Amino acid sequence: MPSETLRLRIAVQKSGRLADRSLELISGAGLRVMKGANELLYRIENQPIDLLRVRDDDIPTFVADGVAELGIVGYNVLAEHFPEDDLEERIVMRLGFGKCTLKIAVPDSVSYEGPLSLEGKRIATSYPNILGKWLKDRGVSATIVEMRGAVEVAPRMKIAHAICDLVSTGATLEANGMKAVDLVLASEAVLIKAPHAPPADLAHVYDMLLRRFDGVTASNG
Ligand code: PRT
Ligand code: ZN
Repeated sequence: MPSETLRLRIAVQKSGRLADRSLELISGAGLRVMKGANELLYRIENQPIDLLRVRDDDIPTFVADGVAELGIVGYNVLAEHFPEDDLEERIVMRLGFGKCTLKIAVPDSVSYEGPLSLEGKRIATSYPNILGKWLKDRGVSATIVEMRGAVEVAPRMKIAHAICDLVSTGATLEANGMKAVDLVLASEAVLIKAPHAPPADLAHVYDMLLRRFDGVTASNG
């Protein structure tokens, strides 16, 4: 049997809001994806590349650890994992899809005069690190209530006074009787890279890939 040749790995979201657009970018770059029996790993037929298909929350760590050389993930997820001054060096390029904003929202009936209105309050979020830093930078002391999902129901359940959650159309906030009152973070999908250079034998594949991703992203406007 021939020995397994070296292959690059790109970590992508297995299913969810970024999954289809990530695959579109990959096929737009001329890579032919073979959806094989292995759900975790899709092979690229015409290049020595594999797609590692995982939960988006695992992508920053897998790429930081070099399990994958590249990854496609929301800037919000990256920023929750690593300190702010450590983000830019991990990002290869912004990809122009998956745009959303992390916002503070309060029930419609509540007045909001700025971050200090949150002093002493309870705020539910899935982004405790980003929110903690945002509050600290503004000198606000509040209790962060960490929730994995369904953050928008927290005020109604009397779990929290306010929430900090991702918003795209705003329909979810509206349906839950809430309004967005402050911006915490603007996000979109980003291409991230491992801290170490790719194996020398794959450097040309890696460089080709980045050039093509750049081309596809630029032509998408
Ligand atoms: O299973 P896995 O862990 O991989 O996925 P996930 O459930 O954690 O994430 P997923 O697939 O929901 O989102 C992946 C990424 O898409 C996020 O990390 C963001 O970078 C990006 N994204 C873009 C969004 C949204 N738009 C968005 N609207 N992620 C979540 N939402 C939520 C929002 O919080 C709200 O609850 O979608 C709901 C609808 O939003 P509205 O404002 O349009 O009503
Ligand atoms: Zn997730």
